[in-house]
Amino acid sequence: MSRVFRVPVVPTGRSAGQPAPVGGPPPAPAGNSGPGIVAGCLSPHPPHLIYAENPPQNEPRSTGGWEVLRWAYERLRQRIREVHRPDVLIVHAPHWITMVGHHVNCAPNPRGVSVEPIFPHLFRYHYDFRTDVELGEAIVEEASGLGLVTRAMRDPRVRVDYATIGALHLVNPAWDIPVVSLSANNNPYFYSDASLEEMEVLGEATRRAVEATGRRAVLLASNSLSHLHWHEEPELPEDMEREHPYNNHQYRWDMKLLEAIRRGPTAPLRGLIGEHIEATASETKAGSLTWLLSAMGWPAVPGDVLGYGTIIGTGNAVVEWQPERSHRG
Ligand code: 2X7
Ligand code: FE2
Repeated sequence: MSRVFRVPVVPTGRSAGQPAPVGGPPPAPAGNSGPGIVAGCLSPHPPHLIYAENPPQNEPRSTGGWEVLRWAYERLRQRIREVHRPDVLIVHAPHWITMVGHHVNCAPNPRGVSVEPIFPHLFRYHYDFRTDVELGEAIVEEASGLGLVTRAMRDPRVRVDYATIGALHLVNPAWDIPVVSLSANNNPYFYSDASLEEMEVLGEATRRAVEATGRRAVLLASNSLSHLHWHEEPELPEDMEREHPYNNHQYRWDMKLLEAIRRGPTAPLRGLIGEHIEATASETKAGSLTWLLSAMGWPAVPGDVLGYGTIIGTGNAVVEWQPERSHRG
């Protein structure tokens, strides 16, 4: 990744020449009721999923579609409500693009209409939610301390992007859990030698902030997997006869990544995520998944793949990791 827009990463107590702080120490065990990062979820946001659900907040109406992915989200919602019971959802989303550094939404009550620019006929969503400002500010402070260019975004007029809204709605349509949302620094899309190193540091900063504020947090990486999609849409967008992987190459690579996730531990994913990005133009290039796994300390656990499906040809999986499992043995 280019260093044009960032200061050198100098973690607390280390000099610039020393290795980055990522990967360790492992996160404190969350236990069943204590604070910490209690789960991390790959939670893709294609607007089709919300369109298919017909929630009252979204203007367009559908006849359904993409059920297998939506059922996966249904199970994830149940776990979040009944098992994880977080104080806060922290989401990193690829369509809140910031050209300089990482921004954290610290507006206390974002309200407005989020519109998907390519699929406005599917997604015009009225949102109104609460931000955990104290935690947002703590992330800004920790990330800045680790050398990342980071800003608190406090302007309530800034429209919240559909990748943030999409993931948050799909895991918690009641919107009764406070939120912290993080932008995607756009560097990886401009520089072909993109590295995900900076996202590892942002993950570390997120974990430190969660621990410093004593929150019980669920993290959401709002990313699709393989990311080539059709240029033409069926007349009925939810016509499932037309839905299938973009090609077998994209599909096989998604399966390769998901098989490694299911096998666990997460450490081998560090390299594999990069290979998958090269092979499939994966949306994980925006760094959300690397941020998530780094925040959890690359736990030695398998991920639970709750479902996989394609959306207009792109690959999408709902996956949950419970980092505390690595401490249970
Ligand atoms: O943002 C998206 C996406 N990630 C995948 C598919 C279709 C639309 O939007
Ligand atoms: Fe996307």
